[in-house]
Amino acid sequence: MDKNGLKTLLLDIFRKAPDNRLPGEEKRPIYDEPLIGFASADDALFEEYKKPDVIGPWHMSPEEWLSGAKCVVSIFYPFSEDVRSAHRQSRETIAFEWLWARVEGQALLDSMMKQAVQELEAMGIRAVVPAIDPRFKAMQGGKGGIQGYAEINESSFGSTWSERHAAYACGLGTFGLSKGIITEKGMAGRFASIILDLEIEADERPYTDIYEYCSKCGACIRRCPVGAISLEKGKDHNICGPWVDQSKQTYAPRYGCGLCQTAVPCEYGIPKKAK
Ligand code: B12
Ligand code: SF4
Ligand code: SF4
Repeated sequence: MDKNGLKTLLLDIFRKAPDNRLPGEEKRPIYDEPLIGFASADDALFEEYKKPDVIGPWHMSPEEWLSGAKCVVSIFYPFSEDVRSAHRQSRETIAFEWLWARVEGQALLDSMMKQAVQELEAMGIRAVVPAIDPRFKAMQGGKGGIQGYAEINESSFGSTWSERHAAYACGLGTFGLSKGIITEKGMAGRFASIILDLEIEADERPYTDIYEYCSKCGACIRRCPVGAISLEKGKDHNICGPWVDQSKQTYAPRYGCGLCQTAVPCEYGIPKKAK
């Protein structure tokens, strides 16, 4: 299978997914068509991600996820206009459509990734999806599933596989001040990724700086209800994290915030000034 074959397989799964819809009579999708990018499994960036000031030594390399790994595929699923327009109206309360996209939208990504692995394995291609692998762990403020590293303290955030760092490596986009990844289709959406033992040519990274696509316009600072973002320090996970967590008290079984990802110039694309 080549790059186009893999893209077709992922797009077919997406186009046929019956759960790509918000609840209700009307047909309203959660996601629009995805962007797909490729990196080589031995890209030097994956070693750099192990440095404490980038992610940390707990971040696993593609080879650690899958022995004989050859390529990493990152997929950005942009939220539909139905999800975005509802959320754009949100100020301190979060639109139902966004909460649905956060929780049921993630379940949909997991099931599409599971299907992709099954189809690839049926063709003799080995594949791992870190997000649904038991080795996937995340921590917030030093607490959670990652343990046993001397570097961990109360400001440690991260996971054993960061979707945004994979997307950066695959050429899909750069970080913004609010720390989301800005892609050609904007920031409002979710990422998934697959590691494969299939040799596929890496995509070019059309940037050199990690914040290249961010115009530093400051609109996300004004959208954040808890002052977690500043021009000087970017986004403070220690302020954002507890706010996102406490949203469960209001919206259980759902949760979320992401106000910094809509009604901002990078919601839909790469802001003009940065181009
Ligand atoms: C833990 C987590 C959180 C925590 C902590 C956030 C964090 N960034 O770590 C909390 C609870 C705060 C959080 C909040 C949210 N999250 Co969250 N979260 C995650 C999770 C599970 C892991 C993140 C992780 O590993 N971080 C690692 C640390 C190190 O990242 P970092 O500090 O931002 O990295 C900086 C350094 O690496 C630095 N750096 C220094 N040197 C270098 C050198 C190089 C080469 C590079 C590349 C970088 C670099 O640059 C980075 C940016 O400043 C991911 C899913 C996943 N598996 O990736 C989702 C994820 C990041 N979350 C996501 C979302 C959407 C949200 C929310 C909007 C919640 C919601 N849906 O309502 C908010 C808003 C976050 C925001 N403003 O970006 C999306 C982001 C989508 C996007 N467009 O970017 C992800 C990718 C989930 C997904 N599957 O799509 N999240
Ligand atoms: S709103 Fe402006 S400052 Fe914030 S991430 Fe987007 S482009 Fe950057
Ligand atoms: S997710 Fe909400 S709390 Fe966190 S930085 Fe964005 S707007 Fe602020």
